[in-house]
Amino acid sequence: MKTITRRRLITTGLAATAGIAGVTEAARLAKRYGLAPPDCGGIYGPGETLTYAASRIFGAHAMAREFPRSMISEKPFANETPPLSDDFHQQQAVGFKDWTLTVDGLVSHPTKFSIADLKTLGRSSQITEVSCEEGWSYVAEWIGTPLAAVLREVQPAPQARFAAYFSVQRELWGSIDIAEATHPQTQLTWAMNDGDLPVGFGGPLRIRVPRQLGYKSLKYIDRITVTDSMKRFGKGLGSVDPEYGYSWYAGI
Ligand SMILES: Nc1nc2c(c(=O)[nH]1)N[C@H]1C(S)=C(S)[C@@H](COP(=O)(O)O)O[C@H]1N2
Ligand SMILES: [Mo]
Repeated sequence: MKTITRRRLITTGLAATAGIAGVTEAARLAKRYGLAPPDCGGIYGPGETLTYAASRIFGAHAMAREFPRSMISEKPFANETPPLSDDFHQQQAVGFKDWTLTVDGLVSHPTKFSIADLKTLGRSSQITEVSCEEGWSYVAEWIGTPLAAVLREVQPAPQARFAAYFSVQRELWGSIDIAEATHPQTQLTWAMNDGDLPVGFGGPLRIRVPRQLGYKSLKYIDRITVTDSMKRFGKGLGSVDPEYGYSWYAGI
C-alpha cells in the first residue's frame, strides 16, 4: 500500500508540476525522489530526468519485445568496433578460456567469474532486437546468464543504485540502474543464435540491455562495479555516451 501511495504522489506531482511550472520544476521534484539520471546536469537535463523518471515509475517491469524464431535476421549486422588489442587476440587464440569478469564495488562478495562459472549460475535466452541510434536494427537469439543471477551471488549493498560496466576497449564503458540490472531480460551474453557469441558481436562476453538502444549493450565486458553514485566515473555522467550528445538513459 505504501508504495502505491508514494507512486501516486510522485506521478500526480510530476504531471501537475509539469503543467504548471514546466519541465524544470518537475525534474527538480523527480530528483528529490531519487529519480534523476546521472547526466541530468547537462543542457538536456530536465528533459532527460522526466523521461527517465517516467520510465521508472510507469515501466520498471515492462518487457522488451520478444520475437518468434522465424524473425531472426539472416544477416545480422555487427557494428564496426575500434580495433581490439594483442592481448585480446591472444585470449581469442585459446578460445577465451582465461577470460574473467570481475564483479566488485558495493557488494558483500566481490568475485571473479570465468565464462564457465557464469554458465553454472543460470541460463536465459531471448529473441530480441538490437536497435542502433543510427537507425539500423536486427533480431537475434541471445543466450547468456541473467545479470540478476550474478548480482545474487555477489550481494549488492542496500545503497547500491547502479551497475557500471567496462569493456576491454577501455574508452568504452556505461552503466544502468539496479532496476535495469536486475530486470529479467538484462543478460550477460555468451552465445548467439546457434553458437558461441562471435567476436564481431561482442564475444566472448557482452551485456544485453534489450529495453534500451544498442549502445547500452556493451561488448567485451570484463568488469562490473556496483556503486551508489556514478559521479566518480569518468566525467560523472554515467557513461561515455552523454559526452557525445547521447543520453545515459536510452529506453526504447
Ligand atoms: N565494446 C563495444 N561495445 C559496443 C560498441 C562498440 O563500438 N564497442 N558499439 C555499440 C553500439 S553503438 C551498438 S548499436 C551495438 C551494436 O551491436 P552489434 O555490433 O552486435 O550489432 O553495440 C554497442 N556496443
Ligand atoms: Mo549504435
